[in-house]
Amino acid sequence: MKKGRIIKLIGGQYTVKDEQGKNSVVKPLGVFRHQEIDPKVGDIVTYDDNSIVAVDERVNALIRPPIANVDQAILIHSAKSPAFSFFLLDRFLTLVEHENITPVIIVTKIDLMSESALEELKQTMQYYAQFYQVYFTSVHQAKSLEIMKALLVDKVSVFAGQTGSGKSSLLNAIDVNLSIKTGEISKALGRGKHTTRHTELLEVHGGLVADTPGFSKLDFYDMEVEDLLHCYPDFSVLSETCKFRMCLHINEPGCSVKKAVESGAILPQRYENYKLIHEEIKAQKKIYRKK
Ligand SMILES: Nc1nc2c(ncn2[C@@H]2O[C@H](COP(=O)(O)OP(=O)(O)OP(=O)(O)O)[C@@H](O)[C@H]2O)c(=O)[nH]1
Ligand SMILES: [Mg+2]
Ligand SMILES: [Zn+2]
Repeated sequence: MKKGRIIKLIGGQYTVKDEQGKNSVVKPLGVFRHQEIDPKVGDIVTYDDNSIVAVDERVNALIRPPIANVDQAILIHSAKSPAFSFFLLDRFLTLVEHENITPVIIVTKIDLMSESALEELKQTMQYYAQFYQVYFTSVHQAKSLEIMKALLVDKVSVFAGQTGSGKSSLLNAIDVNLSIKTGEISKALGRGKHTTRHTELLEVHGGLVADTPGFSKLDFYDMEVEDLLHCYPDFSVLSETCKFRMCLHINEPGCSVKKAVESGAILPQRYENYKLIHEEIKAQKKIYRKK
């Protein structure tokens, strides 16, 4: 019996990597189906020459992309084409926080942005840097790629971000042996589809990385409004002094978060995004209940 990690799943065939780095292609035991055990990419498993015989307990498990035991989500946002969006950033952060996975914010393609626009973006991103790791990069900037490399060592990372944001290009720049297919941004956006589609953990600079169309739907169907209480670290530090213990910071009196928005201690646009996401979750629940 051996122990290893599932790194790829295609057509019911699982590729498992052992601690020495040797890959084997195996299938799960037939009884798994009755036991409702469904091995995922990222799972640590016990296996013999033919079969996966046991799956270790998971630390976490994403549904989209279907990956288990993720250490961090690397959120790739392009400075330009597609344009940087704080709304998209806050959506990604909310989803990743909800999964209890550490987010890392990467602003890429900074070579496409004017110096003044980049300076302004960096200013605003300082707000996020109080709570998250934030890095600026471009495939043409070797120094920033070194920082990206250091992030990956010994970790299981999921690269996420909208189509065309430059996820695959960054990975190719970090490791020239990868040669992942990348897309023409205009075409990708026109189709509304990701160039990268299947789920696989790639070995990149001493770590494992899923370059994924992940979180592509970016919806909040798995969430209740109360879940938002744990998704905003900048609000959480203040919410202890809100009048109501379960304050959602919308219309409640004596809300410390709203006070902080007024004073500028909380980024007003982030609070606006929070309210939109709150509304969206509420509306989605109504549709659900009607059914
Ligand atoms: N100028 C510039 N262009 C970049 C950079 N990174 C990526 N691009 C371009 O952006 C386009 C899209 O890049 P991809 O790496 O395919 O984007 P992706 O996030 O993997 O997209 P999907 O797989 O569809 O989700 C390609 O044409 C890249 O050449 C960068 O740092 N600077
Ligand atoms: Mg890609
Ligand atoms: Zn409040």
